[in-house]
Amino acid sequence: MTEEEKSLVERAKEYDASQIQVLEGLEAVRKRPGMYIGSTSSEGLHHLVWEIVDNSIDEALAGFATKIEVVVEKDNSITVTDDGRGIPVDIQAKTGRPAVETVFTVLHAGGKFGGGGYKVSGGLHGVGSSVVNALSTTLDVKVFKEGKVYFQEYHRGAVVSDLTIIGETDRHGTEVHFVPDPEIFRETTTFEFEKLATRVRELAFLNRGLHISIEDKRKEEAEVRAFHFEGGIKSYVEHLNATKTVLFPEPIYLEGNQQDISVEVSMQYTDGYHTNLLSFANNIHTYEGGTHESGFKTALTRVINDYARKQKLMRESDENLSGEDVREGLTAVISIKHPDPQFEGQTKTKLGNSEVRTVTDRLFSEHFAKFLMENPTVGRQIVEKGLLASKARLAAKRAREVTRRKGALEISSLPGKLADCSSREADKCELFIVEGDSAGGSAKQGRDREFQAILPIRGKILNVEKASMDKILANEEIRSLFTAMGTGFGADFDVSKARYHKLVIMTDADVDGAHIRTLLLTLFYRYMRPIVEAGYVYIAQPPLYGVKQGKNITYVQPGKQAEDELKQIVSSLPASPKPNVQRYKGLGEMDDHQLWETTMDPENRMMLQVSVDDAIEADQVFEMLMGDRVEPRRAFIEENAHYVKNLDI
Ligand code: TTJ
Repeated sequence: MTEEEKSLVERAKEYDASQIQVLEGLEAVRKRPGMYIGSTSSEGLHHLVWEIVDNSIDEALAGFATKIEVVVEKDNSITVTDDGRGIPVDIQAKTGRPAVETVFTVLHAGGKFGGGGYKVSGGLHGVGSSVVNALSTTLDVKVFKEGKVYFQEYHRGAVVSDLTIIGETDRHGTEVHFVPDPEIFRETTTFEFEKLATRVRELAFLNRGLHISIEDKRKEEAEVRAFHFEGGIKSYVEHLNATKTVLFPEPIYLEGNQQDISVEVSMQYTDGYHTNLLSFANNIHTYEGGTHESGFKTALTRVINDYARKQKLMRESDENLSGEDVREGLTAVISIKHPDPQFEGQTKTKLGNSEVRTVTDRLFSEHFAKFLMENPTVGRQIVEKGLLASKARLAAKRAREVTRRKGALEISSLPGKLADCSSREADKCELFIVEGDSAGGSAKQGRDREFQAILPIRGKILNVEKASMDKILANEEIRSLFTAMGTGFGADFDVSKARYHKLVIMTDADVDGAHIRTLLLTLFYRYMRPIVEAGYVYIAQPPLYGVKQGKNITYVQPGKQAEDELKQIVSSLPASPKPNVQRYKGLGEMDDHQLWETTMDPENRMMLQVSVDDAIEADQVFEMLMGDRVEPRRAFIEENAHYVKNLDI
């Protein structure tokens, strides 16, 4: 019997049966929402937005939508609009219902009407629009299609009214509005604009040419951010490298298609030592990597080694450059789209499809080999960078072995210059890093030896921003610092082993002192980051002036009001004997007693605590302060120094 031959009664029965199934299906979603959206916390709430937006992205990837708008309405509900073909509204033979109704009421019905192409909505989170519907007090959809506006509304997943034509239009597309159900999202139903905006921008990078915007209507004055990157992931790489010095001006970009898999890679080298490799599959950030990433890595290493040997940029006796060597200073974004991606791993963010490895390797290596042939200067630079990294890696390995043999970073052999304290209670202990031997001497004399240790350092330490691992490990001043701290180095770093919970930088109040301070901060940030994050790092504040009258001295701390304070002190003193004002330029101008009284005594001193609020921002801070580029540095210094916050201790 065909559909047409079925009696009306039979059809009605089937329909009732299917409706019962629908309600049972969506009831299951409401009973165990975590099963479908991961959690009912803020994470799960934001998930609803991406579940809907992904459908519009699919329509854009299919080539029909060019513009997507996401709006956070005044009441914390969400509206998503696109200018695609509109969800089909025709009656399906199988259900006897409009297709759009099925999309929102039947579990896993999303993406059925597409036919071919990649569906990001079927990826990692693709549980379907019906799940969003089930978890919303109200969801309404408008379809703009063939001159008409179609409308339907649902409450907690149940149909409120049949699909109706409510007007005429010359638009085409889909608009979905939903109100998350507070009975489900008990923790919060408040959307975070920054969180939404970050992902929206990422989607714009990942889908070249797409116009996507996000608007917050909750504020007095609505905030709109619109994103559109003609360069796609190439723009992404440019964005990631914005504050860095790059080896060649334009990121390499390639795009290819094979076996229904689309592959895009963009990459650019910086003159730094860090690798920044981001990979995506169907717009999902694959934090755990996978076959696309490994295909790219293998190809990169092989192509560079082949090129270096063919161009005789390496000696025949040289070992091949390792993967790590060729990735030093690399910023790369890999984005693949696959009709049936398999996600594996602990957090389901590792791409498993094995054919992707071969396809990525082939497409990337062909393009990259050609690039190297056409850009021999860049090719030579890349190989030289790899060779340096390789040398540094081998030297660091040797240095580590020597260190391990000698036990040089063990507490058993503390550096000779260190004047240690007697207490072993790390949370009470302080290590003062003091510029110059003479100030070091005063500090040793003046300190409270119970809990204060002194490590004098001489002149300017190495700039770790510009040095490789082996150079850093070979530097005497740096080694003694790590040894004194007791935390180990690099991969072995362990903040819980810190022998002091206050690490105080004490330098002169002049330009050289400021430079040494920045060098030390860079070192701590790059190689002892956990102690910065733990709030262990401080900057001592020696006084700027001393006003002496007879045997009494009053000190003026550095700061904006220092000059005013000085005038006030002088005018408040009796005229004779004549007060004598001294400006301290260096720590060496104070004797041990003065140094203790003004700068080291916990009762009187002022110290600045160094905080790293935002690791990424701080990375750029150091890059700017320490990198080669003068312009961003000047601009930055002029604008702020807020990574250091004032604290009375
Ligand atoms: C599928 O193939 C036939 C023509 O319409 C295609 C389609 O479904 N397009 C589509 C769906 N565009 N936009 C959507 C969509 C948009 C939102 C905001 C929410 C949902 C669930 C789908």
